[in-house]
Amino acid sequence: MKKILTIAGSDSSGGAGIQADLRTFAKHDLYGFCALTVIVTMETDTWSHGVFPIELPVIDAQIKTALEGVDVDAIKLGMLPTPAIIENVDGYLKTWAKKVPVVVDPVMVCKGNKPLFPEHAEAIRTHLIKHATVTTPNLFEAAQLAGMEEITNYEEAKEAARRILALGCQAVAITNVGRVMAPKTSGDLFYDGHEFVLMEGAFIDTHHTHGLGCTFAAHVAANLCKGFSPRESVFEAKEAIKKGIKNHWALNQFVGTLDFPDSFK
Ligand code: PXL
Repeated sequence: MKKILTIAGSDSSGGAGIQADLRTFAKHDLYGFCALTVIVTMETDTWSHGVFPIELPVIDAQIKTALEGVDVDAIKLGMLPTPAIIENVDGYLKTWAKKVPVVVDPVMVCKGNKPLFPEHAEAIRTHLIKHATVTTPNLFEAAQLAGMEEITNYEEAKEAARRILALGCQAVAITNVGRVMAPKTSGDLFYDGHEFVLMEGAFIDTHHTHGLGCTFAAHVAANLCKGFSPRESVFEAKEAIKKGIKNHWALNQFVGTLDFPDSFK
């Protein structure tokens, strides 16, 4: 059985973070490991997020358990809440990214909230993107990585993809590019230095999308782990997300999430 490590946070509301990652890995019949970096909680009256980083030695011990204690076939990064944690992970990826595929989901925001860690964009840019087989920024994260104020149209999204590739990753998939296109689509932009591919889907007007970014990146990582190319991996991820979002559902009055039934595979 192939093994995959996620280095990411716990989402107490269940839709994102390691919860999404491990659930997705299981659907791909992969054995999932997790190094927990941070615990995210929600205020019950406003749903604003509390962010509680795990101490660095504890994170380091978890990563060692998986990488040195067992061995893995792929690595996925989610929320890494401090530059010190990012630099620690960089140290491991210097050797591991040469051996196995790595997906960097450059998490800087939780949906519906202000940027969680804008001051860490630079650390992600310099320490992590260069290791990525595929990186999966949303529009906000892509602009941060590309050093652009904002992405407001398709041409700017392509420019951001070019700049992100120049940071040293093999491929980039910018999610939700369709939001700045007319008419709105669910388009994601894939670029591997050869051609730009806009992967479109029907636009489903819902805010029940909690965990979408993490789940998309987890599918990409699972596919790479199974030996698919970056382009194939991103395409399958998009198809899986389309199915999940079609059956979105509300957790409460603040947040709703994707469907995770077997058909989601
Ligand atoms: O969707 C971004 C995200 C990533 N990781 C964790 C989260 C969230 C958003 O809530 O809680 C742990």
